[in-house]
Amino acid sequence: MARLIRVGENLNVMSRTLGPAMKARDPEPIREMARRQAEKKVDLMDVNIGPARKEGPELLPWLVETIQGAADLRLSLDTVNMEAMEAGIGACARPPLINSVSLQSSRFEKGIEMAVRTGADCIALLWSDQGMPRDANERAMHLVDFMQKAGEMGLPMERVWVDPIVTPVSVDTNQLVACLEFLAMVGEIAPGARTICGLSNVSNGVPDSLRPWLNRTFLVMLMHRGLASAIVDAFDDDITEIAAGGKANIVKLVGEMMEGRAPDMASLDGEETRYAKTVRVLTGESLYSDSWLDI
Ligand code: THG
Repeated sequence: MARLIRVGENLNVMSRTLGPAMKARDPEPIREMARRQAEKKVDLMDVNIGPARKEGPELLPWLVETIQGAADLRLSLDTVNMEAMEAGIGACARPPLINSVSLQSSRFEKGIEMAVRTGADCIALLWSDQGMPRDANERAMHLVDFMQKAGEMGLPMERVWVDPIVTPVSVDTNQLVACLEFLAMVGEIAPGARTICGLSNVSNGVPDSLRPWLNRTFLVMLMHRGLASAIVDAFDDDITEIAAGGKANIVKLVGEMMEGRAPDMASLDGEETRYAKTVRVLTGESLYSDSWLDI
């Protein structure tokens, strides 16, 4: 299977140690996290400061410079604060990803204009003034709309990374199925565009010890439908292995299940059994509960 580009998720303001370090402008914990992710061979790093309403325009360039002092990687600047985005891009040694630009009318033009002017790529989050898309077709309509408008403003499809929006398994598995179905349509709607998603969203709210099983299994499913890159936990070595094209037996098993062939559960080893059970939860075939691996 094709290799997946990994964007490390771990530099984020939600982190119990890094959030306070960002606030206090304490560079060492941030440098250390940048170095540790680079050691794990992520391809890019996401820099997530959340809304950062007041101090964003000063915080993000400081973070970018701090990170660049520790690791030489392309960055994905993750904020809805467009003033912070502008200042952050200005500090970047190489063109970053703008994470993200949605179809919400208040933000779309500012984001695309910034990408065109600065040479940054942009992540197209398929979210509109009407909120979350309901199914694969609504995502497809949003994408046509996005590419049409972005193209008119001078941003080619090759500079856009399409995000189908991954939602938590506990909310609605129909959304996960829609996300997979939509991914397979991107190549036709937007040839040359890349795809990306926030993988760990799928396990939000799930006990920490169980989250990796949902993340890993959904990643194999997304890659089966052609996903090109994902924002992932840099420290989950199984995710790294899957991204590099490993775990052939798991990839084959999950792929067959997605094509509608039920596995002979008795013939599976322990790891394969956990993946197979998790596929069933993610497709909605089994009901989600915190004990899905034990049943
Ligand atoms: N699409 C795009 N960007 C995104 C997302 C997306 N950025 C944010 C998010 N979703 C992807 N990044 C994360 C980062 C951390 C977690 C989930 C998604 C996470 N962290 C743990 C937690 O909150 O419990 C641990 C926090 C810590 O201590 O580091 O779950 O969908 N374009």
